[in-house]
Amino acid sequence: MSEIEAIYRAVVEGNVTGTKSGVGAALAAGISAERVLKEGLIGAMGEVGRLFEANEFFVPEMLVSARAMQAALTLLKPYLAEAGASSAGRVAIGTVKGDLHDIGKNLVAMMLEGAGFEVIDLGTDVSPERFVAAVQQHHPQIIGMSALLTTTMPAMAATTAALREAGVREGVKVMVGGAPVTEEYARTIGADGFARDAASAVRLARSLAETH
Ligand code: B1M
Repeated sequence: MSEIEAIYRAVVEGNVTGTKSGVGAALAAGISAERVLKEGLIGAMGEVGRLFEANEFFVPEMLVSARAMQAALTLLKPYLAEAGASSAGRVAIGTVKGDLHDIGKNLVAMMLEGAGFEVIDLGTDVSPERFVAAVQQHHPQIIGMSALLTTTMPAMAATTAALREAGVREGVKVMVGGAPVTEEYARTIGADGFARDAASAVRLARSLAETH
């Protein structure tokens, strides 16, 4: 079994120790952090999702796999963080109201930090009011919203509306992402940009900060 296969299997099994040792072995063997992330970790979470849809996995299994993935991300953080100039801008990021998925959001936050952004992580289940309060308190150039459920995506629209109602929308760029979110949806709700993955989120944040 290859190092990547070992990581993939350990994440699907929710084996934290196996995932961590697999990541260590892969890096020691010279496999890039990007490959470990894409083929090993993200690939495995896709399989977990498939097993959940097929009723072979339930919430507890998804949860242990998520823990294994989070542990691996902590190990990968120094390798993924590309060297960037400090203070590229300030981003307040959170998973929208009703949504507890935070792995993708954490990954985006980690890569933004690595690219020199100051990141204010608002956590999960962030209400529109809390996004508004974060803008008023921290004055970020960018608000980042993540949603993983089709049922929580409307909270993105509610948040952009709340930013407008509070009179702070003009002063901040809004970027959105998450598996069910699309470019078209981002346009529909009046967001300034959509990113499909963490690497494109960094590129988008850079261009939004420049035009801010
Ligand atoms: Co949930 N879950 N889950 N889950 N879960 C999904 C999302 C699901 C697709 C599984 C499935 O059915 N195949 C499905 C959603 C269906 C839908 O809405 N269409 C689902 C469901 C149904 C649920 C529950 C409702 C289950 C239940 O209770 N019956 C429940 C909801 C809880 C809630 O939020 N209120 C639930 C719970 C959970 C756990 C808590 C057990 C756990 C989350 C743990 C955690 O996050 N700490 C969990 C998990 C792990 C998943 C899957 C398996 C994996 C998600 C993940 O971490 N992916 C997921 C299936 C799947 O995605 N294939 C699933 C890896 C991560 C790196 O990718 O988050 O997409 P992702 O992030 C990417 C991009 O999307 C993008 O960049 C990231 C990096 O490339 N991105 C951004 C994300 N945010 C961004 C923000 C940006 C830019 C880019 O700018 C700001």
